[in-house]
Amino acid sequence: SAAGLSTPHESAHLHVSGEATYIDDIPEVAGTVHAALGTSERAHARILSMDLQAVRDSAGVIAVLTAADIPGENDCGPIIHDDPVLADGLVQFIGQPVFAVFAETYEQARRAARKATIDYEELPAILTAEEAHRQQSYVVPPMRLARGNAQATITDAPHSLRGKMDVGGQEHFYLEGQISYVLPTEDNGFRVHCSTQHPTEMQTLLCKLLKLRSHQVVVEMRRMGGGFGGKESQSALFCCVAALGASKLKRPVKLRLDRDDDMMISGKRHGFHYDYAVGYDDNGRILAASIELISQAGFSADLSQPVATRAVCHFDNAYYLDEVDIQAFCGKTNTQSNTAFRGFGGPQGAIAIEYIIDNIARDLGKEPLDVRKANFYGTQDRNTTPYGQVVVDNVIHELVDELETSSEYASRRKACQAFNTTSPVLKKGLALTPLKFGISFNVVHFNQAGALVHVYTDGSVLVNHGGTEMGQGLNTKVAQVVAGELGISISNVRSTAVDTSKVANTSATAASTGTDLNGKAAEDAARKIRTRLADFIVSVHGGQSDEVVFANDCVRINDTEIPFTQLVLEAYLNRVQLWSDGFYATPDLHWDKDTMTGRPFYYFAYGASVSEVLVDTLTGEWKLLRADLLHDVGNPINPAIDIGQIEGAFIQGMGWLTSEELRWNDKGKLTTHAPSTYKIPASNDCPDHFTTRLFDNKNVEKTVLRSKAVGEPPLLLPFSVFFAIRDAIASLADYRVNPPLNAPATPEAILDAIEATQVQARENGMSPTG
Ligand code: MTE
Ligand code: LUZ
Ligand code: MOS
Repeated sequence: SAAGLSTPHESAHLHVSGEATYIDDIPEVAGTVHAALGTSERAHARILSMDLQAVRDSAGVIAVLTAADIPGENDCGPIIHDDPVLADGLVQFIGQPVFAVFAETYEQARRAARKATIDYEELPAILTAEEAHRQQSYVVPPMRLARGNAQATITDAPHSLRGKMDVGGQEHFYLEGQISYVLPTEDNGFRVHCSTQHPTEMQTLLCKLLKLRSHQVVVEMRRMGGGFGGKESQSALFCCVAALGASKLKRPVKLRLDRDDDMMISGKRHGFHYDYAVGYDDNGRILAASIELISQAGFSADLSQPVATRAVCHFDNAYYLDEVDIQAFCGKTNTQSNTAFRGFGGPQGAIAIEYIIDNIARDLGKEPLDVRKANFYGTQDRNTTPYGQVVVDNVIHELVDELETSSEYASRRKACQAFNTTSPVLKKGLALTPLKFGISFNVVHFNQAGALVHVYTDGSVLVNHGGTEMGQGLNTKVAQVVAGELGISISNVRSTAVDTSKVANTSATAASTGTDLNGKAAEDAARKIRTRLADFIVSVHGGQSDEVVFANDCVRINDTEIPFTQLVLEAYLNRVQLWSDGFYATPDLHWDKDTMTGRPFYYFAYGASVSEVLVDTLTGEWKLLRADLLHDVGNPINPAIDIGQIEGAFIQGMGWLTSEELRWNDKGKLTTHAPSTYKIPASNDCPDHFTTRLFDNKNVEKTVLRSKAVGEPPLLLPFSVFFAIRDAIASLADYRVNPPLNAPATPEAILDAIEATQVQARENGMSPTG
């Protein structure tokens, strides 16, 4: 059947030829106005006065709007209402939009936006998560998940360690920046084109802003040039500003950010600071762990609360932690409001336990992989997560065993150590890291989806669902599911843009649930049509409805076989409904946010990777020599697309942990706001030896075709790159010192860690190499 095949992405031919239509490619309607944003130049200040006359007088300007021009609510926050569209009297970060300019051309709007004179009264600014924590300045109340008496157990344990670590944030760097194009339609209606992962949220917020009702607004979204979480909530501000202009001017308005403005205004992955303590036995098995996870939330809540919740629920990663005390704090800082980013706090939670386990291994002089294995989730008394969910689908033992063998881990470990004894400057490092990632939104009611499937009388099929295409292949997979259900080939099925007037009340395409949710909803719709067709063919040719076979573009009952196209036309002539809606809600989920317990995830995805690096200990430069990935996608709907997701996530996560560094100056200005100063991985950062395999495993839960979500989990695979670098550094002190390496492991951070490792080695009476 069509499902299970590696069919090309439905838009691949358009992507490569440049024909795929993104928002800025939609032909502009005559009279289109271009918007630009005027932004704050202070991290925290009261606005004493604003002189916008020069902006108004600038060539081509049609209007300048501020918070005072907003008829409804001046808010675009997804959960908590602390996120002004345009700052009203108070600015909270450098780059915060304060006013909007509307002009005849894009250039005129941008030029005018720079001409404002704003008088500020500066207020004290908080620029780091740690400082926010010190001042107990949070965007949402702290959270805590505790089991047992971790503090006492750590104190009494045979061994214990305490420490700190920092992991930086990450810019989304979607290729298509934030953009919205809003057109007024008759009778106070609006048609909205917005590059967003969440069309319904755009519709809802725009209605609040303009005091409209949802049925007045249609949001359409064909595809994004990447979202990665950055367009889950944060497309809203730009959509709201364009809509405000369109409503005031009664003209179509487009707001397209340039790269620097996008990076200055929009939030990023949350950077985290960790403070931990762990107690363990002689085998390195953890008896208890306690940790404070302190995130840099930025100036507003945005999605920081569910991000922190996911971090808390991924501190365990693939390990059974008997006693824990996990606290999370969302530090309110005068910086961009950080948001969803592939993994949604999961990577930030899991990397902390990996760091701790790495430390335990070196403290005991053990092979890190052995310590990892000693702590894996097991059976019966070692399979309940700290939040109370029983892990019933654990495959981490088999998966890691398979990868250990296929990557020749043991012999390469020896080879690296041998190389390091003879190479004084260049050092090799090797690491294997596992992952377990929970699938479902950790907010239960988001786990629902709808679809609309049309079968036309010529046998062609049009699929509409609430999930947005951002390059991940969602539309391809959903079309495959529908084609499979109807027994037709994929060329008969076409996906349309998400449209809030076709499927209502959609969830964000996020939490990797796109295919799980929308695939099931579309399957439900297609199944209803199939049932009607089966009943129809039986009514004409006899037999039992449940014995009708849909395969190879034909429908068969007993000895009668009719081409799908012909049957469809006959059914139409007999007044059979050939289109249907479909719906799906993930079963069995529950969550108590006060105790932080329940079953937040329908199932878990697993994976592991082995990375080998070569580090130059004089310059801090390094190279990834080889990476072997093994990942669990259940029964794949499209293996090629899944492998693309795994490789893409691996390289994207490697960038986060190594080269992508966000720096704010002492005034709170982001100084890394362009590709010239912010370094994402390039194609030549892919290792020469790069293998990705899918782990043979069916989902134990009844997901669509027993597949598993793939979008975010592999973002954790490049942990092995980070720990391989750390392993290379540790070789300078005979693998007995824990290099204090923070992420991103830039050459500067690597040199700092090398120096600290050598100092520590000397203090321990060793004579370090390098
Ligand atoms: N892949 C591409 N090419 N572009 C993207 O923007 N976003 C990721 C992931 N893979 C993304 C991507 C994120 S953050 C999520 S949550 C999932 O895709 C969302 O899509 P899915 O649920 O359909 O997997
Ligand atoms: N929870 C989650 C969420 O696990 N992933 C998400 O992307 C998300 N988005 C909004 C709210 N909760
Ligand atoms: Mo993905 S961070 O859930 O959009």
